[in-house]
Amino acid sequence: MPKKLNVGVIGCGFMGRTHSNAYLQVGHFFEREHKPVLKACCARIEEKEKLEKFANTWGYESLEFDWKELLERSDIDLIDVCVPNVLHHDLVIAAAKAGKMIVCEKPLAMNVREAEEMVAAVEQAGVANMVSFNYRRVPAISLAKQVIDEGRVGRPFHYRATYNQDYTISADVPQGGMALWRLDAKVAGSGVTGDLLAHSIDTAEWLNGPIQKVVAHTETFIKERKHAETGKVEPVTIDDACMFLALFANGSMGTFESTRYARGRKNYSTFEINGENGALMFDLEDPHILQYFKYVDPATGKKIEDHLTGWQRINVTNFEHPYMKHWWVPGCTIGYEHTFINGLADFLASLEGGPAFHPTVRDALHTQRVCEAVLDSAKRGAWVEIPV
Ligand code: SOE
Repeated sequence: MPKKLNVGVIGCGFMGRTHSNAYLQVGHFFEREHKPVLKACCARIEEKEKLEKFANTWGYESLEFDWKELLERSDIDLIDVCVPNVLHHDLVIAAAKAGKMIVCEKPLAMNVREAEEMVAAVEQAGVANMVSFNYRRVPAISLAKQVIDEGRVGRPFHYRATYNQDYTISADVPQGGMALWRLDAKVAGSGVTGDLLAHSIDTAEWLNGPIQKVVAHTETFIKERKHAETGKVEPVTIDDACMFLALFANGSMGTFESTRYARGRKNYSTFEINGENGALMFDLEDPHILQYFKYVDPATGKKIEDHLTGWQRINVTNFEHPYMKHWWVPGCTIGYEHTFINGLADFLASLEGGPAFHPTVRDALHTQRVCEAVLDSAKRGAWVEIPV
């Protein structure tokens, strides 16, 4: 008998859509005891029309306009927080106190102080939780983790990440409001550091272990923009672009770059790791490919590079690749929305006695510490250590 998992989603924007789709699809592709039910969606009364349309599109059973009432409902098992960052803290803490399981969009919080309070509340309540760093569940990135754990990269020397987009180049793009709250520091907390580099940091620490210290520089190219809500031209206080150097606990060196001013780049997230035994390279604009350079045979420890050795482009669509046996046949690719479905499938498996789910709020707290250290370093122009 399937076990119903009654979901209440707060927010009806881009992330509300990706998560709703995951709840609807997961049972079609992964065998799990839990069957998510789209019980309720919630948004402010000002968004009534939008929420009604959202509820109809995805088939929600009910609508709420006050999140406190949603949390009081005994027929809701899991609260999914898909609203702008400034609201994460209060919603997650209240959901934990109400004993609900929690799914929260990234970044976890506006800052480390908030994130610490959220982790304390969630851990005190002992509720299952997940933070949506969805890119860990790109099969090629999961394969990179497997290849590293198999020792095929060996001692890492360098880690290089970029996360570039181009949608804020025009000075006419306003800040604030429904679609562009990511440009408003009061709502987003920070710019590319919290929005994009948080993804790169989550992936980097998952693959290459904790970052110990950073030195950063940020830039705000367009200093004033019209605010969509006030109609006034206001100073822009987010970081439009950020670059930082990092030292990992394993002794390797990292470089990270992110901007929303990389003309031509839409969602260009890459990483490369160079180790003693091999190297890996990934590019989200070519998401089903993992590139691998093999220098040493891990079975014998002997050098195998010869005159025919080059980078292998692994088409990560075979049944033996992470997640792929749940999808189509080899060669048929999956995309962005599937990363949320794969993540949810792992989360449900963890409720059913499977491996513990990551990233949790505690994992996301560490990412938040790195983000805050990056912003602090950019302000002070100095190296900043990250507390463990
Ligand atoms: C920003 O444009 C954004 O939507 C991020 O907020 C998401 O986390 C990222 O995955 C895609 O880009």
